[in-house]
Amino acid sequence: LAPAEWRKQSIYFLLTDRFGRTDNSTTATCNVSDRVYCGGSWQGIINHLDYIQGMGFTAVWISPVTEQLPQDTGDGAAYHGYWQQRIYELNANFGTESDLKALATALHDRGMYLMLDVVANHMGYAGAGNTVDYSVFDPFDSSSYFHPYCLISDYSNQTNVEDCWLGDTTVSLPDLNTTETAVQNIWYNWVAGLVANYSVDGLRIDTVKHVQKPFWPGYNKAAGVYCVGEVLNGDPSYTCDYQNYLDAVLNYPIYFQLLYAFESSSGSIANLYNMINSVASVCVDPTLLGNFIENHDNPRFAYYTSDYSQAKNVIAYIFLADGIPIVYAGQEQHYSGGNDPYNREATWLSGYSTSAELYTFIATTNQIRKLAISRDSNYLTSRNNPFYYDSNTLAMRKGSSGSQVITVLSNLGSSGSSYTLTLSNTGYSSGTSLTELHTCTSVTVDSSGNIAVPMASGSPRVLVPSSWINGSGLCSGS
Ligand code: ABC
Ligand code: CA
Repeated sequence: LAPAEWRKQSIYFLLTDRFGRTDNSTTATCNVSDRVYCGGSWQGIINHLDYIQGMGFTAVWISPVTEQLPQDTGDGAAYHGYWQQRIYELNANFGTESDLKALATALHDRGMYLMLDVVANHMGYAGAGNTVDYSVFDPFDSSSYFHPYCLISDYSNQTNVEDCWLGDTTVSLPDLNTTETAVQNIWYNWVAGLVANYSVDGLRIDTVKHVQKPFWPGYNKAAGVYCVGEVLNGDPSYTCDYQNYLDAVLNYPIYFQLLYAFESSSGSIANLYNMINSVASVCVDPTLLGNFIENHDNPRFAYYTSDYSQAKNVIAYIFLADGIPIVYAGQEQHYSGGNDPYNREATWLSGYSTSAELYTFIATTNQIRKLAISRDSNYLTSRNNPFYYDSNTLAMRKGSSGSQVITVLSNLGSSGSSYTLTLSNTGYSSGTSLTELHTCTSVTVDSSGNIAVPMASGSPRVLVPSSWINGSGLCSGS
């Protein structure tokens, strides 16, 4: 699937080992601190696609599928999939080739898409870097395919970041020499084959900043589908540059400022406001970036704050700003695990509750986004405009002039008071009727072009033209 088609999708990200089991158990133990396989599988994902689709997601990004180092190491087992050894074989813990193909088919039958997580930077080895037996790798079975061993020691030195190895002395991540034509040809052929064989619609690419930039255009082209790269850095000038080499990157610059702005009522909205403008001016196309507030590498949002209103505000942001929304499995259940491995709780232990507060909030927010997409053909490519902020509030509007979605966010939390926020520069002409979709109240644009938005309990507000309600399924507009 091409980048332009991915713009309208919303993505549910899961670790295959932690989402669903073939036996449908909701009680099977999964002690995250053990860092071992918990029994999730590709068939288990198929079993729970209603749960994912019930929130309105149209795509599923699953963790890497290749065969991993088999040991249980001092750093745990390779249940996450980032320690590959044999790239032409599948990880049998998750099922068979036919199971993975069945997942792609099951998704496609629902009009949904499959995104695979792939790693080109490294392999994985149970042992220190100077003890690696290269013959365990297929096909990279000799040291000549790799950079000489050195652990990354200086993240401010790009050569060190690209040529030295991730991992530690317990599990090494032998670093492929991605400047070698032999390595490039293997990866380009491999990724083309993977996409074709498993009917893959998009890729999430791991450790992009650890690979020389010129490697990526050929890889993206060989894949032939939308590629979103992981560049774990909060500086937009560093991270956005990779969009000159790949279709997109994960929106880490926004991630950090969104977290800092909404984790407490004293967070800086100004810094988020400035970052929205920086990313918009520095990235080639902010509408193709992957927006998120949680993943398997960082503490969950609820680890920082247990407040539901703050959680809803960050969700509203990732769905209604520029970019493609990504929710990490368990976020909808308000899971609160901290750093790796505690942020990798099994989703099945929630019982897959579809009445959970954030589950239904995500479903509604996805519905709002789909409404805007259907009513405004320029919605997805238009640029989000943050037009107002104060110390606790951010207002932004996105879409064609005259039919923009206005999103008002607050970091006050559930104990926030009720008040009326007067917004000017809304882009709407006087007399227009707008409907706030969470309260189903309507407001009329006054003679100066202002609107009075009823705020309460730190909840986000989303306003659209009242003329959109009929047939929307929102606010009794069946
Ligand atoms: C394992 C254990 C852990 C243990 C660790 C030592 O070993 O599970 O408990 O603590 C995989 C597994 C992990 C595993 C690692 C290492 O491999 O999932 O469980 O940890 O063996 C990707 C994936 C990630 C994956 C890998 C490796 C890469 O999403 O799941 O991990 O295939 C770096 C990489 C990034 C990587 C991330 C985990 O580490 O760049 O690709 N993620 C700074 C650096 C970043 C760095 C980050 C975290 O620290 O700049 O490059 O990410 O170490 C901002 C700055 C940022 C800064 C942050 C902290 O602050 O702008 O630059 O990031 O303000
Ligand atoms: Ca590298």
